[in-house]
Amino acid sequence: MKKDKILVIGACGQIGVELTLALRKMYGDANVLASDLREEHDLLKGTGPYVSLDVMNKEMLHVLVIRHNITQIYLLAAILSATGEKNPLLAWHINMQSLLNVLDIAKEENLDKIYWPSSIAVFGPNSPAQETPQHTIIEPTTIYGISKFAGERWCEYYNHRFGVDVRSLRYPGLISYKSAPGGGTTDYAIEIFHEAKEHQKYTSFLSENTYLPMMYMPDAIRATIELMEADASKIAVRSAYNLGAMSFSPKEIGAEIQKHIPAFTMAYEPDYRQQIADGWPNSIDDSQARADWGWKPEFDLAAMTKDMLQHI
Ligand code: NAD
Ligand code: AKB
Repeated sequence: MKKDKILVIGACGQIGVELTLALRKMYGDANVLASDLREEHDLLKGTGPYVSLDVMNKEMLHVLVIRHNITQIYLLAAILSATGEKNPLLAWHINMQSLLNVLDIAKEENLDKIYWPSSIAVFGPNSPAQETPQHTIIEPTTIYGISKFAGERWCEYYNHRFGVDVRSLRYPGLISYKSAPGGGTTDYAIEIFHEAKEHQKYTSFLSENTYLPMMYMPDAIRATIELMEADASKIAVRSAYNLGAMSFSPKEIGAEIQKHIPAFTMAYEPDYRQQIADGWPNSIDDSQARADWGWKPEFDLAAMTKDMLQHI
């Protein structure tokens, strides 16, 4: 039987650090090769192999995959929504070419499985905002959302046309404390905890009643691993699954934090990210993920807030 050998690309990012550590626990430290453009993250140091890699260099990536007998790739390198709006052509180039490089190598080398995350950013102002369904109008207006939607189509294409076992989730905004977020619109829901602890006040760059779908990182890591461990016959969606856990506004998370830090106050100064958030869903219908491979979130707003404040 072939042994699993996993390559994580973008391992030093918000998701990559935690996912790499979780995969190392499951598959053995030596069998999970972490890679990134950046220097190795402190939390990864000493936990397993690390290489410096630019995913845009297809030849280097191909050589790495062959040399290390890689059987699975988790591709996490990307430019997120807020950063993407500052340089749309760069965001498109990186988000698309990284995925095409990985999908094509997966096809050529007959790799076992590929993971690539999509986002709630695929939806746009014409999608139903409440409990946004799996299949609905998808007309993203940010370059990040456009690249994620195109990426979903490429994933499905490589699966249907070439049999590549690629799997994907439309993550909501992810909240975590171990590794810093990388330039998203939902990052306010992380900043707020740091500011609450340090200064007992926070000025939100989204308006008080902007509801967005969110998820605590332990749920996101578990969802990713459960999707990847599921029998291929259960994965009916080969573009990307809707994935939900909670939905709240800046006002609501502020009120939840106040239960633990009574002196905490909030102000609101919406900036360019407000327009991005206004085009995204308020909440997500993830019934297909629940039905197909048994998805069930564990953390709600109260449990996530308590845990974040304990760990920050
Ligand atoms: P991040 O920005 O924190 O991490 C991305 C990592 O990729 C960084 O460490 C960066 O150095 C690396 N990287 C960038 N360009 C690279 C290149 N050319 N070669 C190699 N590495 C490169 O992002 P994240 O939040 O961890 O997101 C990971 C994935 O999950 C992305 O596809 C993102 O779109 C998706 N996603 C994230 C969220 C979230 O809330 N964090 C939500 C939805 C989807
Ligand atoms: C972002 O805000 O860009 C990400 C996402 C929801 O994809 N957190």
